[in-house]
Amino acid sequence: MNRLLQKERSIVTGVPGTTRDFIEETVNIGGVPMRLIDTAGVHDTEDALEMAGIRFTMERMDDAGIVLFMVDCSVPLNDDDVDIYNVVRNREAILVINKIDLGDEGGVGGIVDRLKGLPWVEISALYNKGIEELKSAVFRVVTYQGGFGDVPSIVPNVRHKVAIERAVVASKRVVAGLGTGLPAELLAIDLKEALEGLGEIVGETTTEDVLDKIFKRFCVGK
Ligand SMILES: Nc1nc2c(ncn2[C@@H]2O[C@H](COP(=O)(O)OP(=O)(O)OP(=O)(O)O)[C@@H](O)[C@H]2O)c(=O)[nH]1
Ligand SMILES: [Mg+2]
Repeated sequence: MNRLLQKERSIVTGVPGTTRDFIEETVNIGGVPMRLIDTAGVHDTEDALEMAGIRFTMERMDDAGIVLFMVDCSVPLNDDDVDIYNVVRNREAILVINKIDLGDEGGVGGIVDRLKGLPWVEISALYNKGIEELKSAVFRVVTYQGGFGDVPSIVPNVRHKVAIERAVVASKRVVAGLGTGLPAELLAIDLKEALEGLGEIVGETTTEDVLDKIFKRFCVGK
C-alpha cells in the first residue's frame, strides 16, 4: 500500500495483525484512478479485534475489482495462503510475491507452482523493488490486455460497455469463422459488425440513439 501510494499511509511493524481496520486511498495507475484498500492479513487468531479485521478483508475482497494477493516468499506457504488462493483463483487477482530480498529463486518457483493460474509479480516492499512491474500488472488487468475473453474491467459508461460487448461478440464470431473456413463474404458481415461496435466509441459509427441524445441536448436544427 505505502509503496503504491508513495507515502507512509499504513502502519508497518513486525507484529502480525498490525492492520485491522481497512485503509482506503485513491491511487492513479497508468492514468486509471483506482481505490486501493489495504486490509488485515488473514491468519488463524482468537483475538476478537483481529477476527473483525479479517472479516473486513473477506468482505472487501468480495467487492474488489482486482485482488492483490500478497504472500511472503521467505517462509513456506501456509494453509491460510492456500485458502485465500482458492477464493481468488477464479477472479481478477494478481499474486504479489513479497520479500524477494530474503527468498531464493526456488522459493518463488514453488509458490508460483502451488498457486498457479494467477498473473504474478515479485517485489520487495522493503527495498522498493518490483513496484513498477506491479503497477504494470494492475494496469494490464484493468485494461484487459490479455486478448479475447471477458470484456474489460473498466469501461467509462454503459454505452461504451454495450459497444465493446458488441465488438467482442462479433470478433469472436470472426475468429470462430476463420477456424471453420467460413466464406469471406460471411466473415465480412461479422467484421463489419465488430468495426461498427468500435466505431461507436471512437465516433465513426453514429447510431440513432446517439443522434437522439445530440438532438435532445443541443437542439441541432430540429
Ligand atoms: N525483508 C523484508 N521485509 C519486509 C518486506 N516487506 C515487509 N517487510 C517486513 O515485514 C513486516 C510486516 O510488514 P507489514 O507491512 O506490517 O505486514 P502486513 O502484511 O501488512 O501485516 P498485517 O498488517 O499484520 O497483516 C515488517 O517488519 C516489514 O518491515 C520486504 O520486502 N522484505
Ligand atoms: Mg498491514
